[in-house]
Amino acid sequence: MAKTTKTRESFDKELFKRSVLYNIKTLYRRTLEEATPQQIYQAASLAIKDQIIDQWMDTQKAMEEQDPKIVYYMSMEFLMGRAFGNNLINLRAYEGVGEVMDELGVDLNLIEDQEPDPALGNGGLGRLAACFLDSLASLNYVAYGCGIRYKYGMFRQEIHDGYQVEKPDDWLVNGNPFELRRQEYAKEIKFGGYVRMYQDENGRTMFKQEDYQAVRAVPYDLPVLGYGNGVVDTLRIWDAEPINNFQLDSFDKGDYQKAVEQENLAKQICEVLYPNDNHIAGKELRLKQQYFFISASVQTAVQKYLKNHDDIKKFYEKNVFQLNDTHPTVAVAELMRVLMDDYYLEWDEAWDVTTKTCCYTNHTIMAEALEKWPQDLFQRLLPRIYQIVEEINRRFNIEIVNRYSNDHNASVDEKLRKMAILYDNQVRMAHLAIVGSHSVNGVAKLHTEILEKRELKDFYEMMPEKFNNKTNGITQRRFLMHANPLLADWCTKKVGDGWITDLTVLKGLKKTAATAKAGKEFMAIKKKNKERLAKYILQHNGIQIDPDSIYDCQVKRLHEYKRQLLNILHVIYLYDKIKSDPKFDMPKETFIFGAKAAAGYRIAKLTIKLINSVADVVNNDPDVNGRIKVVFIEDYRVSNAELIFAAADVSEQISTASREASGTGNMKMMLNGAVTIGTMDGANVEIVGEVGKDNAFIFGMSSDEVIEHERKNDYDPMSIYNSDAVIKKTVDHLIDGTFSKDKELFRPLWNSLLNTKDTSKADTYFILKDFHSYAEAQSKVRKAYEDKAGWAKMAMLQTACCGKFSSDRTIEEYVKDIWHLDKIKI
Ligand code: 26Q
Repeated sequence: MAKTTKTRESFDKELFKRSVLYNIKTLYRRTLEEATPQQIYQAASLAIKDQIIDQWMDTQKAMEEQDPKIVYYMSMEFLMGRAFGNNLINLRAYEGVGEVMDELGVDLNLIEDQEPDPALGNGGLGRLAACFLDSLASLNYVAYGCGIRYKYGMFRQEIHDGYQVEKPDDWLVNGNPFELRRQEYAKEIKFGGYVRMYQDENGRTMFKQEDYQAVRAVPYDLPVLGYGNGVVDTLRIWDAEPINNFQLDSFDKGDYQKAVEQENLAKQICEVLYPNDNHIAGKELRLKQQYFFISASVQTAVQKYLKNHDDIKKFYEKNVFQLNDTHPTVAVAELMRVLMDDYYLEWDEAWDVTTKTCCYTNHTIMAEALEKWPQDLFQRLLPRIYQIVEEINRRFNIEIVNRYSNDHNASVDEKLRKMAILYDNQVRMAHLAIVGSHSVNGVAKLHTEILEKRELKDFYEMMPEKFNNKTNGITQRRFLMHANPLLADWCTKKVGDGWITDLTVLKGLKKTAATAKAGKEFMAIKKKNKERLAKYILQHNGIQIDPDSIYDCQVKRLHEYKRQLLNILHVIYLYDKIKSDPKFDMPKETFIFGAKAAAGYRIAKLTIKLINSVADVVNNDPDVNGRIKVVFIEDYRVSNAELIFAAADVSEQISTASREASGTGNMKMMLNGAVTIGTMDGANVEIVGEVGKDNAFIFGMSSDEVIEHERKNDYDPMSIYNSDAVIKKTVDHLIDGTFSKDKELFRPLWNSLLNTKDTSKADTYFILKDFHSYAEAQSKVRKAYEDKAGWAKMAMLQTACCGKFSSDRTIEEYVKDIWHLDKIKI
């Protein structure tokens, strides 16, 4: 079989082997035979890092010589996943290292498994940032990811008695062999106090923050390798340290008190990632985290630029800040502050630079995810930044008045109420981001349309030139090459290895897909991956699943809008069918779930319990006779996601239409040959566009229909329940003791569908409305699966048609339309 080129000619196996053995000796005073797998992992990582450092330095040098424009991707989250295997792939040393490990009698998979999953993100938004960095480096662009070095990332999920239990993710216990601490770039970050205004010696009006608390931001750099091109970009994550090693015998009581406070502040800031996805926790500490990493990153970017440029007014010609959602939006005001207070620009000059530098990506229309801060909290914590936001708001309001006061179709007061940045004693971060940026983008075609027509309509009308769409993408280097080596090699055999850097090359598979032989090969690979996942599930969940069953997978954060409840209700419905008709004929099917729920999200956590309770009953009922199985995979994360994507037959993308901005799991499944069952939501719309509607199972209301029901407020789930015996029976199993001795246990879920006290709060995600159309789509899936050749063809077509969904394409669109970066040559 033609092998995907994973080995670079220049990779020196002997040197690598010697380096590993040497590292084991000097680090641990051990021989290979005595070393633990963890020690071998550390030693091998440092040997790899040696090679990376050379390329990293070359990239820096090329940067200084060629002076390209740089993108700073500002994000509270980077869900990188494990670095070891990925670095080997991008160095094209994976196979070489595998061979060395073989020679040493060490299992490479076991070594990879020693690395904790760096989980500095919740889900889609953080993983998108990681895919973007991979593509940026692979496409020869210079990029800095700017983020926070959380001590504890996303919690580890354990399931006890069917319930989610959160355990701290102490990912740094064994140190991180790939990181570099750069204390020479430490920055001071100021919180609180007050702003003193004074005239300087040149008669300029100056503003100085006084009586503040400060912490020291210390950067740690992680290398981000391009694929096979020698480019190494940087993910710079900031840690907080106390500013002064204060003296305990200080005589000045005030100083002592302050020193203790500052030390506590430093300890808190980077302690933990907020585990909320698509939901705001309006906590003061969160705002501190935001300003902390933004101030450090903005100061660094400006200083770096001024090292070899002298006109700060042209900063935007060489730098662009991409704000990953509203979380880093204080960057707008912080850049204004630095330009005016540190470099003496006038307001208009600073505003010109700022708006030409900043760009904003919106990732959600969910109302509960729109970021707002109480004005008084914001002002107390960031007094100088608040002054600047006030002035931005004042000037923007004047613009609104000028624009609309002679417009008979618009009311100025209404425009001010809807668009102001400061309103109702709140700071509206999305409005600040839009006003302070020259580009505002959504993450899928449908999502951007909804932003323009509804969510951000007023802004779109006033400044249409800012709005644009950038449909998300994923990196094939991690999600095919690393996740699914068998399929990667098969693709290379059929169409060559060009797909690694140009995913559209896979369209060459369309011809192949027509042959029965290819179908058999493809399904044989799928089977191997299904066996690999079955083994993982047996080891980690103690459940035996059948690799010949359909693997139907829904893996993503648990959220009501993603409708895991619809999925499990359908399983309950199937279970009923089997119970009432013992001869009910269906192909064996395994329903696989993986999801973390935000720690305080009651309904989401109860849904996990329900899935596990249904699994207990269904998996152990002899009447079911193995026809359906339900599995909840504990601690869903990037590393086990790779196993799941490779093994999936059916990809569940069933959000209420209009709610999922894009989704990216849908693309990862498609790349690995899973067929989508889904709504016309987010990027699903574009997936269907690429693969054709005959090769997807689409159901449910359209986003227009959903939005129309919401506008009219005319949806009545209770009338469906009362008039539809099947739905009634299915839903009532939540409260009739079928899945819990305590009949009241799942009552809150029943209520979420049929809230009798407040009918406007019943089934807000239209589960009952879409139920039958979903069940019908599921029945079509089972039917299609029974036609083996037909299914194989459909599955292959998914892989063949996913070229558009590479993050390489997304990044090239950002570059062409927004960033205008230069490629560097190494
Ligand atoms: C905000 C404030 C306080 C605490 C937490 C948060 C917070 C954290 C994470 C708010 C939102 C998020 C994450 C949002 C997210 O992941 N959105 C997803 O972004 C993906 C990439 O664009 C899309 O594919 C998904 O559709 C979208 O849901």
